[in-house]
Amino acid sequence: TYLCGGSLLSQTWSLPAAHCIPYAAPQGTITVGAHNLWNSGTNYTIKSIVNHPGWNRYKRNNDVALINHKSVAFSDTVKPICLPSPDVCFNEGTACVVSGWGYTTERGPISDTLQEVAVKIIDYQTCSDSTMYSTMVFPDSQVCAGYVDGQKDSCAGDSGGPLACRLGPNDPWVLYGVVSWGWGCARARKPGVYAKASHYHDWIEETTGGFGKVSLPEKA
Ligand code: 4AZ
Repeated sequence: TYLCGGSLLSQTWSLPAAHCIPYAAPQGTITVGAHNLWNSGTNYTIKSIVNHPGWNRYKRNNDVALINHKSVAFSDTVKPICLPSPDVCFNEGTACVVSGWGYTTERGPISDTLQEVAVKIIDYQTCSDSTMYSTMVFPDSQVCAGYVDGQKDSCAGDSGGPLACRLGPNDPWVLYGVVSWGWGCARARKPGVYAKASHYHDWIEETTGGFGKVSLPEKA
C-alpha cells in the first residue's frame, strides 16, 4: 500500500503526484475525509489514472497525475479545492499551507493524524542560488516553499498533497502546489519543491473535460 496525498478537484477527479502512482497495475481506492489515517474516511474505487505525459522520474519534472474515481459525496469536511487561473501569481514570502500524513522527521515515522504547516513561497532566483539548490535550474512548472532555516516542511508520505495558497483572507484557497520533492526534509536551505498546479491548467481541462464554470456568490 502506498501513502500519498492528493487533492479533490471535483466529485470524480483527484490530483496526486505522478511519483505516487505505482509502476505495475495502478488500481485500487482513494480515501477521502480522513483525519486519522487508519480508522477514518471513506474509500472510493479508482476507475482510471492518467500520468502527465511529460512526467520524468529522473528530472522529477511534471510530477502530476489525474485519478478518475467513483463519485465522492461532498460534505462539511469533504470538498474540492479550486484550481488557480493559469497566470496566478503569489509574492515570495506568501504563507501557504501544506498538509499530509507523511514523515514527521526526515527518517519517519509517518503521522496517524493529518498535519498541516505554513510554508512560505521562495522565488526561483533564491531557490536556485548558491545558498540553496545551487546551480539547479527550476522550470516554471515548479515552485519552492519553506524556510531558509528549515524546521518546517513536507516530507515523504506527504507527496501529492496540496500546497494551498490564497491571495487574501477573503479569497478562496487554491491548489498552488503539489508536494513533489526536496533534499531531505526541513533541512536548512533545502526547501520543499512543488509541482505548480497553475502550469497544468490546460492539461487538467483537456484530460478531465473541465469542471464547468462556477459563479462566485455575491460579496456582502
Ligand atoms: C518525498 O520523498 C519527499 N521536503 C517529498 C517532499 C519533500 C521531500 C521528500 C519536501 O516524497
